[in-house]
Amino acid sequence: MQENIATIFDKTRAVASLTGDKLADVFSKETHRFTITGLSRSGKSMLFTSLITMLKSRSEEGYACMPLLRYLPPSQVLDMHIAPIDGYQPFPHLDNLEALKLGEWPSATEEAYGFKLIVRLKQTGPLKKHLLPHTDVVFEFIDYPGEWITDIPMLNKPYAQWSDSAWAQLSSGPQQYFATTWKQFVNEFDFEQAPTPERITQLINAYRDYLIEAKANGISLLQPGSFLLESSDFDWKNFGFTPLPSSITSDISHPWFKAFDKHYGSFQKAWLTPLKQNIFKETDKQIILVDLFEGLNHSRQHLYQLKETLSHLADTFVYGQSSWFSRTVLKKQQIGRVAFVATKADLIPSNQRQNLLSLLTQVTEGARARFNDKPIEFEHFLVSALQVTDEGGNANAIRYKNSEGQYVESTFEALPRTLKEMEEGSHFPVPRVTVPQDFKARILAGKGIDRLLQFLLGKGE
Ligand SMILES: Nc1nc2c(ncn2[C@@H]2O[C@H](COP(=O)(O)OP(=O)(O)OP(=O)(O)O)[C@@H](O)[C@H]2O)c(=O)[nH]1
Ligand SMILES: [Mg+2]
Repeated sequence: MQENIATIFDKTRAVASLTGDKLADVFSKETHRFTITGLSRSGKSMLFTSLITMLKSRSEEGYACMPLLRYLPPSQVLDMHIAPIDGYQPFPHLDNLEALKLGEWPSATEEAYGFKLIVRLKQTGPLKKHLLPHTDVVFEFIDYPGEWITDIPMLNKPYAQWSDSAWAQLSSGPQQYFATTWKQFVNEFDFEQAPTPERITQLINAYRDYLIEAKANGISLLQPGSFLLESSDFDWKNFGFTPLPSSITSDISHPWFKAFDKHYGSFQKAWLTPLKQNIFKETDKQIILVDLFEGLNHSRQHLYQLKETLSHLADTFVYGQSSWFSRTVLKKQQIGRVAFVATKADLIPSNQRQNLLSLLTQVTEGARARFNDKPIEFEHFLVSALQVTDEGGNANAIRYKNSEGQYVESTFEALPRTLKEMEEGSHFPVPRVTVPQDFKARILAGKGIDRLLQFLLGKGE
């Protein structure tokens, strides 16, 4: 009680010197910033699209979706609107809905988008009501191409170290089968000749061909991911680099080492540093999206690799940095929250959900180990941003429209509960689903997003 009085007193003093908007800031704004960590195709943009659609419909149409989101009861919501975040392109929510209307998925993201959801709540507490009629709850989200995130760990490595690890990495695991042409190209390449722009371009193109092919075959550990994007703000055509054999990276006087070391330096400075500051900034709420189906579709090794990638990505997590902690956590007495989310959960029958959850828990092990000793709360979730499939004729089946537009039924074998349980050489084909006409109703009926949001807002059970 004492604390409350002290806080009120502080605020009253602060208000005495403020007016207008600033007054509203002191009393009535609660900002939640979310960081979404997700590889390319993991379902970020679709999740945002559904989230906006659900929250809008909840407030504008009074639709009772998201029953578990007790934090924002529709009876208390006065208004909800979306606003851009300064310095970011607005999220193309309407374009995405247009695509869905045409039976297509939103297109892959190629630049950063930011948006705020501002929810205006009626004030219920007697004291607050007297001072101000409403509270704004602001949610900030940033969407970006998944290819960007894989590069953040490169910030902490000098060129030679990155090159050696990338070289070792592409020579192992399932990716080695796609790296043969690249390695052969390097073997035949004459590094005695000077690194002219033309010769650098040849090397970059050959390496990029490897990245593109490996990506198309479900490989997640690909660096630099940003070289995969044709239109990139980093000019990889002129300032690109590739990994080089250790015979070259071990000789710091080698002209090719010097050239790539320099390009790598400008990649870190001009591209990665601002990227980390603008897109992957500090936050106390993180959603880590994981698509397990790509791995299940390919092989057990792909899932192991996904696990490794997520654990590398933990470098982008900024839990417990002193400034952030003293500012946000200690002051507000809050703890950070991390939600690990397996997306596209509608691609399996509901009797397999438990197995999918167990697989997700194993795949996040390495990432979680990073905050073992920190005051972080985490939970695992299964989410469908758009529940495309329906229950089938029996518990092991689902129905959906396939790419030819026919309504078909698929029966599933049990999913492995652990990576070890997945047999060598086996794979689980993923149904090729299309977007149905009634997509909006399906978004609104979506499962899991309410529980996810409730947890992140810190009001979970
Ligand atoms: N069945 C099903 N498929 C989904 C769902 N969400 C996404 N997908 C599929 O996954 C693909 C990728 O989803 P996006 O949301 O575009 O993924 P992203 O993380 O934004 O990808 P990038 O923009 O490339 O980084 C979509 O094109 C769909 O095919 C879902 O809830 N259910
Ligand atoms: Mg996207």
